[in-house]
This record gives sequence, structure tokens and C-alpha cells, in this order.
Amino acid sequence: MGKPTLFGAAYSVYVRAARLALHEKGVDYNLVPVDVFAEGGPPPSYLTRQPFGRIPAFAHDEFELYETGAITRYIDESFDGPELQPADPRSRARVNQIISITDGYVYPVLVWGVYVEQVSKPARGEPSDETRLAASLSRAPVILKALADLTGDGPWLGGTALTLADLHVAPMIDYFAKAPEGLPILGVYTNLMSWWSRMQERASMRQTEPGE
Ligand SMILES: N[C@@H](CCC(=O)N[C@@H](CS)C(=O)NCC(=O)O)C(=O)O
Repeated sequence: MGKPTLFGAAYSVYVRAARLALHEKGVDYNLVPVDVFAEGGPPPSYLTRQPFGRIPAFAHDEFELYETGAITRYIDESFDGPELQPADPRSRARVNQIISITDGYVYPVLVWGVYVEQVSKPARGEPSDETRLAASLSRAPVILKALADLTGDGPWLGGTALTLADLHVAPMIDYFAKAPEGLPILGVYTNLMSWWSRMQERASMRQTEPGE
């Protein structure tokens, strides 16, 4: 089988989750740039790959796929390398639960509600939505406590081995931690802070830095 291709931009937390899976599996891949936030949106031709105009999209030979959770699971199941999903149904369910929490709560609140409002918008000279920021900051502990409770002694979010749960959550925590109030809130959850230090040391995290 040929080299897979990922379409998207390095700044995207979802693209990074897919890239992390490829790096952790040791899979060589092409990254084709698609900027969804460019003026006028992504090129119309991209909508044939991802009808909702989101990144990433993925192709492996003639097989095309979108939705990051489907992409990372496909990568894990189709390529050699370390298993990124536990075999045991209950442990696998926990990993899927964390990925779902990531999509439903971490992304809208910690990335858009905190990082974008407190870091990206000011950096672009745009006014922040203070109401949204305040609501997100007050919601952040609920989300982080849920992750901390599920992680327990870890050392990884899904238990004793690195899984897709870590790879979906880490890109979002990376942005959240860059917000002035992000790290102090994260620091309350000591097991999550230890996990975050462990994640930051991984070569895959360095190789997929948003600036890279
Ligand atoms: N459900 C999608 C979400 C992907 C997503 O929201 N990606 C963001 C970038 S991190 C995006 O494309 N945003 C463009 C927009 O909101 O218009 C997935 O799992 O792939």
C-alpha cells in the first residue's frame, strides 16, 4: 500500500491528532496544505474530500476518509507499529469516552472559549468575547476534573499505555496551556500535569509543533 496523505494545516488540533497517530506508528505520510481559515475558506475542490469544510481529510490509495476519530482509528488499525487502542473492551471504551469528551467539551471550551478568546483574538488585534471567556474559564475545571478522574494514576489518559486518547487530548491542552489562565487551572490536577509533562517529552509532539 502507498503512502497516506493528510490534508490540512499544522495549526489545527485535529490535524495534529492525526499526525501524532502517524508519527507514533512510524508511518511516513504526505501533508498537503489546506487552510480552512484563509479568506474565502478552503478551495471549493476540498469540499469533495470534506463536505463540511473542516480539516483534516485523509487518503490512503483509493480510500478517502474524514472525521479525525475515524482517521486515527484507521491509522492505528491499518499500519504496523505500537497499538494505540487497548484490546480489552472496557479499556477501549474509556479511550473512546475520552475522545468523545475531547470533541464535545475540550475543543469548544478550552480551545475556542479560552485559547482563542484569550490568546488568538488579542494577537490578531480582535476584541475578545469576555462573556464567552468567563463562561469557558468557569467550565474548564469541570472538564479537567472529568479527565483527571478518568486518568487516575495513569500514567496515560487511557491507562498504562499511550493511546489515541492521549493523541486527541494533547494538541488541545497545548493550546489551553498557552492561555494565561490555562496552566494555573491545569496545575490543580496533579495527575494531568504529570501526564502533560510526559506528553511534551514525546518526539511526536515536537515533530508536530503547530509552527513546524
Ligand atoms: N469533526 C471534525 C472537526 C474538525 C475541525 O473542527 N477542524 C477545525 C480545525 S482544528 C476546522 O476545520 N475548523 C474550520 C471551521 O470551523 O470552519 C473532525 O473530527 O475532523
